[in-house]
Amino acid sequence: MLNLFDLSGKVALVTGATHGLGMAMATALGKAGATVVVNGNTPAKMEKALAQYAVEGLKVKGYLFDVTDEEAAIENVQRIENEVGPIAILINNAGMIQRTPALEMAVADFRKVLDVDLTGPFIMAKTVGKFMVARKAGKIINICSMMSELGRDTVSAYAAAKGGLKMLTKNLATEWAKHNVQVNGIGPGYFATDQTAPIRVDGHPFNEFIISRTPAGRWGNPEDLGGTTVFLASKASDFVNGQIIYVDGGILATIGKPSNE
Ligand code: GCO
Repeated sequence: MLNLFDLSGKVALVTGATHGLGMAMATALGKAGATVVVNGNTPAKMEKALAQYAVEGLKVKGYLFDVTDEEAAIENVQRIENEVGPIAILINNAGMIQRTPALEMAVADFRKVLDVDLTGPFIMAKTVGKFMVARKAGKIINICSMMSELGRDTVSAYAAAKGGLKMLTKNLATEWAKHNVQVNGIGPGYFATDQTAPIRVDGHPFNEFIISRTPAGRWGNPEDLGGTTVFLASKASDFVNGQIIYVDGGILATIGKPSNE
């Protein structure tokens, strides 16, 4: 049974995996046997990341390019296919957030978030998907969010993009299931990463709020995503199509409770 989860001999490309959740998911894939390729767009961060992966005992390869640049994506995906091998697993993880009230949000900033969080995954899925569909095998995992389902003050662009990414996942799953390419999503709840550092500081009302709003009673640790990542990247999920698995300590299962209970 455990062989179903074995990723030995598979090449996995994880975008934005120089830190945070991307790094945790790439590490999980590597520990399940995959040959990991990491995308980033900052040389210094990449150098640091490769050293960090080595500490984990993983020899990963880094490719620097911007996932919103279609030409760069096409060129680098082709290079990875030639230099490392056929990409069997793509995780669209690279993303950004901007926390600004909608009335103050510049349209240019709104477009930028949509570009990185939604158009980037489309470009990468299209570019890698071409190879996967031709080979009749592949796994694409789009990293969604609580904001694929819920709104929150200040994150209009991020929520619009992550809601869109959920539907892009279902649509690509629909188009490519017949080619044996499974497209699914993971929706992380609130995790302790750099992205949430500003709202996680002790005494910040949001920190208390998340802990009480999460039935599990804590922030997620990046390692909490490992099992679901390996599952959706492996043979174990060959008949799972267009699902978003929320790894959220129960946030979406509950309406919450009054703070004095
Ligand atoms: C916020 C958070 C979130 C998380 C995450 C939740 O400001 O509410 O940063 O958006 O990053 O995506 O699932």
